[in-house]
Amino acid sequence: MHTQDEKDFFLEHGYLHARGVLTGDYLAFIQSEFDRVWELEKPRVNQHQLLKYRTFIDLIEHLPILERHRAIFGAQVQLLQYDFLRQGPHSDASERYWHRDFSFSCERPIAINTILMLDDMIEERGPTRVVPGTHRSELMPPADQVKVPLPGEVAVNAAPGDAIFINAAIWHTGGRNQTDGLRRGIYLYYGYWWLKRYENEKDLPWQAFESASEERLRLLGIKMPGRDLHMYDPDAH
Ligand SMILES: O=C(O)CCC(=O)C(=O)O
Repeated sequence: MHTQDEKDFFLEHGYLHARGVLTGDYLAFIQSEFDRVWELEKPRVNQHQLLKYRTFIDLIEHLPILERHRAIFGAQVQLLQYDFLRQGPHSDASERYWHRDFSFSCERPIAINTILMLDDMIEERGPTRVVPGTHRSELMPPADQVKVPLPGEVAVNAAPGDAIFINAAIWHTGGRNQTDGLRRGIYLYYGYWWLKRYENEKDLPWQAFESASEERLRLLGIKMPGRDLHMYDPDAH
């Protein structure tokens, strides 16, 4: 969170719409790299594919994303998961599928997702929706209402290059793409360094470690931030 206002909004509501995280030529480049890597790696594109490519290795350290995670996790920030989100034109995806990504709610965020949008999230493209405040509740989305509109839901009409930061415990859903174009996003999921990544597979692509800075090794969960995890300063960066 770049400013105290952003941080206060995020902590209270459980999400933040950050504008212009990618702009201009860099946005156009990431859009075209998305399409190129999708064609090479589809249909499942996660950290085991993305971290082979320089473009997507660099993106995990893009400052408008990383600094907002550092504002919450300090030097303890780690990449937990990394995915492409992609729907073709006139998709048959559900209009709502309420869920939380991490079922552990508490006063402090433990894990935060960045949904980096590459297309215009107008109503017809099925914008991400959240129910503000649900990140603080123990309750899960009601099982009989997972596919219907919920009271208090907010649609985040992000422009290409905007990012939505969500506390991973917030109730949220993607929507159905009813346009003639694609619905593309990149899901960059970060959390505390002492969390495990959410998978059995231990090894990440070797390309991600080549000439890696200390910062990147920390992000990839290899190098411990500081001397050890006892008595660390949670605000150290
Ligand atoms: O596509 C979206 O807008 C959200 C995706 C999502 O909720 C998820 O991958 O957990």
